[in-house]
Amino acid sequence: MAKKKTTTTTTTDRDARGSGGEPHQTSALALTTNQGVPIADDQNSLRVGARGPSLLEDFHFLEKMTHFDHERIPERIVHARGSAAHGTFRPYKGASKYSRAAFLADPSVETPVFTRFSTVAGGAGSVDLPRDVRGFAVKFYTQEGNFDLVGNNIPVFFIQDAMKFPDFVHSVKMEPDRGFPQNGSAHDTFWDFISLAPEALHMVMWAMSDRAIPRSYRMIEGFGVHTFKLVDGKGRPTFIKWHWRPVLGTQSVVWDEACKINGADQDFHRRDLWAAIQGGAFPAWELSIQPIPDDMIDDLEFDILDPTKLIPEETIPLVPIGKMVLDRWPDNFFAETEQAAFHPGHLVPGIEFSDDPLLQGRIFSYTDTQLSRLGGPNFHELEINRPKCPMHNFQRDGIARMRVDRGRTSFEPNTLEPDGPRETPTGFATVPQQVTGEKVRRRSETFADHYSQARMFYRSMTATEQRHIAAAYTFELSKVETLVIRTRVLGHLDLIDASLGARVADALGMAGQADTISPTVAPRDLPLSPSLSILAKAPATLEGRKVGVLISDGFDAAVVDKLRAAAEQAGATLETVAPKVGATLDAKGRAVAADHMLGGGPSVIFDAVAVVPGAGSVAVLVAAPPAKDWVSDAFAHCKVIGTIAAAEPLLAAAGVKRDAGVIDLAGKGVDAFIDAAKKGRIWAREEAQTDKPKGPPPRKSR
Ligand code: HDE
Repeated sequence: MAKKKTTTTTTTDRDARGSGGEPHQTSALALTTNQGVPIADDQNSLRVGARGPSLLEDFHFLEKMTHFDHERIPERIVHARGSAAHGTFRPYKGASKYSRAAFLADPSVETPVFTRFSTVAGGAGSVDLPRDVRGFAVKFYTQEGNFDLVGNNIPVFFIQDAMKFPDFVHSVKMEPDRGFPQNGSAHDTFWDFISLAPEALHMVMWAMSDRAIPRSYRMIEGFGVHTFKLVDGKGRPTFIKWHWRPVLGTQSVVWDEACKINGADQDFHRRDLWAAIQGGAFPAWELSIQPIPDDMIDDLEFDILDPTKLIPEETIPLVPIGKMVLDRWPDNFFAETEQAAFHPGHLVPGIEFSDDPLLQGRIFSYTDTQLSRLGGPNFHELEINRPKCPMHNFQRDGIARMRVDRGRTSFEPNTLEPDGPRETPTGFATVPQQVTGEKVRRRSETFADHYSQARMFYRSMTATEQRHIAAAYTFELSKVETLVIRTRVLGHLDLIDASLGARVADALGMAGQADTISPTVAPRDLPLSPSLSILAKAPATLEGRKVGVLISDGFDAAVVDKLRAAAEQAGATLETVAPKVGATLDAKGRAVAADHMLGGGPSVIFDAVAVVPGAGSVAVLVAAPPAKDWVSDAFAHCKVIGTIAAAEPLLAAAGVKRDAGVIDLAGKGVDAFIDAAKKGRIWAREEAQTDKPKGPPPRKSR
């Protein structure tokens, strides 16, 4: 073989190349094996001659590859896909009225938190916007130990007894014989289970609502779901429900948009949270409780231990007790977000469980699952899980023990180490509670009404939200192949609300085919709860939202500058989209870089859009399908659209019809555009495009 010229690597040569042209970088920081041995060559395995077989004695290669082979740990069986951030919680004055928990005592004391948001059904690599419940888990590192509030963005749950959780989860996850769908509930097994377990119907109604396709993790509410018990300094208990409210307001996308976002950016929510935190727009939530007065417990419509029921805010108003701000993205996704172990049983003095049979089952499950996910009983020693207050006990050893326990005693009581860890009389102690009864496997009769709150929820929605719910049922059931499952679900819908049942049956082309279902307890008409509607209480704001502007050669930069200033003034960000990302010429011939190329920045990733092409180049956009989709999607998704005269041919090609949400940006138009965009979507467009509901008229849209 011809002898080749070789380049040698030296320590002073930071970017030298090897004989095959491979890079050999050096720095002041030595790259070592896990045993700390400095490595001279991390590019080549050890072999017999440059072209010969590899040698088993290459301990550096063996160690590196073995570690790599074991990088992944089992993903969470539910809530596998998620994103998290660090932040702080600060209580309001008076937060300690109901609980002696130290982190609620002093408004000047900030408690560090780590908060993870997640979808439920999909795997760790699935998309961010399936129709699904979102997890909302917060770890408070308090001075008295870690308190985990492990909730969801929906205030009720699918089942009433922990015994049914594996069945429920198996039904919603991908079907085992085919491995799909990878996320989402639009398939036979989910609806088969749901249709046979009417306790799920209330939560399914929420899952079919816009709550299940949120605009951003920054814009979801959070709920503890179960009733918990707070205990004050005098040992007096109060039953409560937990609520998180996003400062930016609760907002969702529309279904067609969600589907397209999943294609355009499957990390949409993860990227959004990351960008907000890196950009200094720290998301915040207010924590509230609903304290249930003892003398009201028996008068409420439902059993407070039933996790499929909520207590309307109109019945028991929210009491705000503090605020959480997320201001730091984790340094390492695996070490922090992936290894975080939340647990509803991580409680601190002043917070206790109720006897909700779903909550009671969770207390077992969350530790158990970490044993296989994180490898053993020492997962509390991982940095993300470690309490930030002192921690001492006599638990010892086990796989991956990191702490070196010193001394002779690993038990108490003892005389050998009188200053070792001992009980604290004021520490966590369960408030005494009288419990008597037969040992039985029996569901309480007070849990038996599965329809009334589903009806209340549906009827408390605006007409727009009702339309979305009906469309979601129709879509999901259209994917169910087994006819008897469809007709059974239609039967349940008839019981919840006859107009909803008729609307879905009609949209499926199955009018008159609903099963007749005999409920254990007949549904009642409860007072409506307008606070359940997202749209009815949506704030008029663009804060934290995104405006997209479509430009092309010859565009008027002054209009874009004005739009950007107005959007930023309103707390939003503005991004431009152009046929070529590197350079678009403005009207003065200056080259401007865009934020996205047309095919990579569809209008679905923006909350409001403006179409500001150059007059001489609009024809290029008219001829480009992605440009037409950009505009027609924005119109179909009911977004406010700012336009200029030069945009007319594109608007016409995209089928845009003039309405209150199509705003001319000339003159004072930019302000009018921002004002309209703050109010949200133009739902009248959608109303004009869809069927009219049957039965009693729904509540008015705002
Ligand atoms: Fe969970 N749940 N769950 N869950 N859950 C898990 O724990 C479980 C329930 C929730 O970001 C698992 O560490 C049972 C209700 C969130 O890491 C597992 C039951 C609510 C997260 C588990 C429930 C939740 C989980 C999987 C019925 C809202 C993600 C991995 C008895 C109040 C936390 C893990 C994170 C995760 C069990 C029902 C919320 C298997 C048995 C109700 C937000 O332990």
